[in-house]
Amino acid sequence: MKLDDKTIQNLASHLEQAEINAQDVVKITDAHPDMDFEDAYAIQYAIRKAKLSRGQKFAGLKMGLTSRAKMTQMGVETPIFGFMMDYMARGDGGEIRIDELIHPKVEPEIAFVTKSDLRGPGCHIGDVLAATDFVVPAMEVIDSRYRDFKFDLKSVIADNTSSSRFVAGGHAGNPRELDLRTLGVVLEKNGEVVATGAAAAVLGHPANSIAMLANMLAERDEHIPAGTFIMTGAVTEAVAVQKGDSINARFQGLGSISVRFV
Ligand code: OOG
Ligand code: MG
Repeated sequence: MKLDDKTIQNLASHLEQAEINAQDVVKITDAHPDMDFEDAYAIQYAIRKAKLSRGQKFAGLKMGLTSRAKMTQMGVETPIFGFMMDYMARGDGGEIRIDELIHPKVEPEIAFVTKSDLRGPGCHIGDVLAATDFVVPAMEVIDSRYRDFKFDLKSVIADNTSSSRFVAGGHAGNPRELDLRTLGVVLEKNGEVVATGAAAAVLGHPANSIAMLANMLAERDEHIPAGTFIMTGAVTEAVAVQKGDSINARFQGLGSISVRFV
């Protein structure tokens, strides 16, 4: 750790205010160039604690930057994790208010729901498949609090990996029966195809993303509890949306999710 506790708290509140007020800020490493990854996650955990202390409920975990498309798009190289809270959830077919956000982008993801605890180190794809209750299509709305989505890895970790809204929908599938690598995903904006991919884009197999999360959490003496909803990371690059846009994400064999930005 390079930052003291007071600085961690101040940066957490700075980033959370940016989220709440939908006002962008410059990346925090500009003012704190020597902060490290431990500091970055400490800021993210301080944001989580602040939300919980206000009575908001934890809603799940996410992995980010797990696909080449996303790493290239954002200019970073390592997967990261973050969290979701209840107020971020929206229903399939529902509306998302654009004036609550800064510059939202949508990304189609495969989500897992666990039925038993998953612990690293050494967690692998077999452990994940055995511990998974079901997989379900998800759409994440990311909204970096950083100006023009310009950040480095430490800044985006502190900013809870750009989490802002998410939708689960379609129907649940059994990951032991699906071929999750070849599962095709089509993202449409206003009826036009804007991105396509196969779920193998996510670390070769989206279950690897869950295994990596369990192993990353183990370094903090944490684990993935049974019953956790986890988004594994975007299958395609993220697509910017504006007021009035209709988004539809189709997942091979698992139905689709649609939302409208109003
Ligand atoms: C960081 C979050 C990335 C994903 O699915 O790859 C992410 C960002 O791109 O703003 O959620
Ligand atoms: Mg994502």
